[in-house]
Amino acid sequence: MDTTMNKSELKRKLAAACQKELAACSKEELYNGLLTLVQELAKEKENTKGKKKLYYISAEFLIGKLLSNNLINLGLFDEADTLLKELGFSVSQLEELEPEPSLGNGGLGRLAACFLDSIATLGLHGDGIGLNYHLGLFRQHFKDNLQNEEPNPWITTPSWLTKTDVSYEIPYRNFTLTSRMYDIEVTGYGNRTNKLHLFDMETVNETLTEEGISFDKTNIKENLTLFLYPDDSDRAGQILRIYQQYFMVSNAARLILSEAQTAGSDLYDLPDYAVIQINDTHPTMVIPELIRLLTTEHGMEMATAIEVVSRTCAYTNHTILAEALETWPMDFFKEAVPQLIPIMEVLDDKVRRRFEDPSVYIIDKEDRVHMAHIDIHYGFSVNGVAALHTDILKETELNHFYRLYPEKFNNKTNGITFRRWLLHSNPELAGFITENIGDGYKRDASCLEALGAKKFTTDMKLLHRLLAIKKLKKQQLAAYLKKTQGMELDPDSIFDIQIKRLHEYKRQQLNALYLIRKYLEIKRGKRPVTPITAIFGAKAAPAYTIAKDIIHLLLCLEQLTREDPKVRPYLRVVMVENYNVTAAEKLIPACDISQQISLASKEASGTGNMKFMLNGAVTLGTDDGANVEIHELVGDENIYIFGDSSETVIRRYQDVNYCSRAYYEADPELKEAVDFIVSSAMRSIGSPEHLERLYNELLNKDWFMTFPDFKAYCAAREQAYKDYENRTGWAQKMLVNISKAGFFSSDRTIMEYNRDIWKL
Ligand code: 26Q
Repeated sequence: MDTTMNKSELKRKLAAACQKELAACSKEELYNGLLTLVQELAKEKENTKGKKKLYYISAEFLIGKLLSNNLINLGLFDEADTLLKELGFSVSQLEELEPEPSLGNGGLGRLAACFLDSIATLGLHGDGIGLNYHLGLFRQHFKDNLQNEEPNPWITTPSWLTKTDVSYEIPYRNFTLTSRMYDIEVTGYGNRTNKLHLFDMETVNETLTEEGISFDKTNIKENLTLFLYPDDSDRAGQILRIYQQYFMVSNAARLILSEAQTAGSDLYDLPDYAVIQINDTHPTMVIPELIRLLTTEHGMEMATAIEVVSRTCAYTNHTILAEALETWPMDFFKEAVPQLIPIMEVLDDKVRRRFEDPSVYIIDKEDRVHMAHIDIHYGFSVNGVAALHTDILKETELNHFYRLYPEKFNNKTNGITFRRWLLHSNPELAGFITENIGDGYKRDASCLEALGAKKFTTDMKLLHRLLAIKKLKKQQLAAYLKKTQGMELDPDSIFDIQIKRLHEYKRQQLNALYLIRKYLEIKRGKRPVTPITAIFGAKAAPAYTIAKDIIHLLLCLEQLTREDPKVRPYLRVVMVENYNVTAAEKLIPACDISQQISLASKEASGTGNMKFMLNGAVTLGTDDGANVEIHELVGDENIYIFGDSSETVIRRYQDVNYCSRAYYEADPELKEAVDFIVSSAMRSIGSPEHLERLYNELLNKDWFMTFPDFKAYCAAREQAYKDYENRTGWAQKMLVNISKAGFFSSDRTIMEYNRDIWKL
């Protein structure tokens, strides 16, 4: 994009925002001034065009730091950076002062953030609606090779939040809460500005945290928006979730109805003025809440209200994991939001009258409410987030619904914003691409395809430049980790990276078993040609015991490889502390091999896989989620796919005959690696309790089937390392991956949502 302001104008405006001569400003003053200026410029571009408006409701928006991103989108980054450098600073130095808003857990929240960027970039009229958690996802701290959780505040002054005059009274069974809406400007790349509306209570008592991240979950009146997803392993936590969700959707419903009326709607024509995308089931209560408001406050007939709402709401499913599907006991609603119960009963009743199959009822015989069922019956669209995922929904998980409403089901393969995940995180690679194919790809990602032309893939000079950029990004990462975590990494080693939430289905434990095997091989004298650095980043849910045991295993392996002088030069295992969006921005550009090794059928899509591909990493993965589509695009030569297919896995679950111990007994190499978890070497540095629990879990359960894939995984990983030795051959694979990444731009995803669902 062309620059939108020259340096002297920027200088003048920044000085005005700082209210001071720039040369006399401290780093903090410059940061504050730049934030104020960016907010002003963003506001000037607010989007009010179009009759119909999209509302993307989500319990999570994992937006990450905003300064660089906003400067890029406003076309000011280069000028601002040059100006700051003249003053002895840089944008990235200033951004170190910005706390990261960690208002999400992982993929679902980050996807919502990428979508907001693309919606604004495409000039679509649409806002995000969520909650203003005061403490984001916990800050992770390692001690004694274990994870500890600490509060993670992010709201400082100044902040990107602007207080608005919008406020509502939100009714609960025993009390009413007064809300307040805060806005964050969402800048589009060279386009208009939309908004992220975050609802908060008028007053939150931040002193309520106790030891670590524990707090009084029953004091809802004072701490409703204190924490993102408080631990819901107990009843109090689960009910607090219902209170939070209702707060989000009741505010959203009131805002949407009021904006539609202001735009001229009589509410009978609401679908002409509003479309609501429900991001997983967390905002599902918006459906009964809208129906309730339309019937009780706007005089609409029940049947009409149901019809109007059904034509306004669309639902996205992000998971097929049974434990993540929300079904809540009716008692929870009775306790928190009894006003919704009559509505939900009517909705359930209508279903029962139309269909005989109890598996599609909203309220089951145990009096539990199936949130997804509300969305499917009373929304007009149901989408999965990758082709394989949508197929599994249609054929297996939601098959009963698919038979009732085939026309509602559609696929929208996820995407990522190239502004953050290429232009911001890897300006060197962006520059390289521009030099070779021009900068059309910044607006139209499909232009990247041109990089796959033979004249590029066979140009040795160009391939060496690509390798040099990768090396530079590895050096930058090494410097960053040295500075922030005191780690010493070898940029000449292979950077093999797995960064994502810690979950058994994502199988960090499979990666660990390979590393144990490699460690033992090296001990026996068989050394890799190029040293290997295996990097992890992952947070485990505070109450997820086995996930924490896996973190313990990884940290023990880190200590083992760090302290063993015979192994250290050839194999390092490192675990980055407090993995978050900011860390991802540094890690992804430096990656050689991207680990995407979930059990086939379990990862709905994955989006890290796309970020790595765009940055020239080669994927080592299962045919799962969007890996399937990456595989199809780059071909067998440019990806390492291994392991049982989703069909095999689904069948094995149906047959209920998986026995991990049989695999263990049959494969001496697997047995050796598994036994090492409880070896004296590990016990001497780790906690026997954690190690034994993990060992027993794998031997007696291994619910996510790591053992059947072990052999194939080791073979594929060895093949990747072998191919890496042919450096230009490897660079060709990198280039093909980059050239095929255009499909995974969230601009493409959002165009499809708009074409098929929103129709703005
Ligand atoms: C549910 C009930 C009770 C408590 C918590 C939850 C809960 C919270 C968060 C359930 C799910 C989530 C988050 C899910 C998520 O991040 N899913 C990921 O979504 C990505 C974007 O579509 C996909 O790429 C990933 O494959 C999927 O795992």
